[in-house]
Amino acid sequence: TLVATPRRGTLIVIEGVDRSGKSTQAASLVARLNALSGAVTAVSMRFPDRTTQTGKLIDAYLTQKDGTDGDSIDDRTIHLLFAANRAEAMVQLRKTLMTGTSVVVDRYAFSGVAYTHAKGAAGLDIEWCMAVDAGIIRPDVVFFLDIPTDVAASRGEFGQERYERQDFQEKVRTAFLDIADKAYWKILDARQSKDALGEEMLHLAVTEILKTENKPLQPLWQ
Ligand code: NYM
Ligand code: MG
Repeated sequence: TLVATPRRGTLIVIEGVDRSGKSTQAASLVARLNALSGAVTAVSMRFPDRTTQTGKLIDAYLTQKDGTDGDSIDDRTIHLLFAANRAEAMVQLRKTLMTGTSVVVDRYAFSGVAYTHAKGAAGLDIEWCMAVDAGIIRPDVVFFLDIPTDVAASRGEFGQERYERQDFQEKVRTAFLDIADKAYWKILDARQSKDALGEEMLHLAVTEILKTENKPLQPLWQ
């Protein structure tokens, strides 16, 4: 007898500058997807995952808020650590997707490229930044929560961590838009209300989940 192979889950990535609403929307999207009648299950994931060995090094680096860039961990090394923090999660991510569960990810390799490249230092060109993440699982869709950086900077808690300066965030936003791949990026207006944005994302996510059937997983940037 034939046993139906469950179709795989959909990999949904949420990207944006700091305080664009990613974490709130990621949690809301997972809840909304699981609340749908029908067979959708979704779980969340986030990068950096600060709980692992690489994540602890990354957390220490990020929470140095005095951090005049360049101290403690060198720029290429921290970039490689962020990439390692994703690479070590791929076995679990693939397994989850292949059992039919969709995964909503708060930041991915696009943050890796945008934040490192925004430093503007020699040796941090886009190609080098992308190369170290090439081959990880390509998202089916990326939701870019676009927001003017002055609006983001005025939101609560901004400024607590390294990188949270408006001039730097402006460079990050530009780098994101430079690497945005029209084939699978959706650029969304993150100034709208939480609920309106959540509804828009749910609608787009469901459309994407329905399209995922029988599509094999693809490697990113290869
Ligand atoms: N960040 C995040 C990077 O610089 N490179 C990466 O690869 C990733 C995934 O970490 N300011 C930066 C962006 C954020 C910071 O993320 C921590 P979050 O989602 O704000 O906790
Ligand atoms: Mg942040």
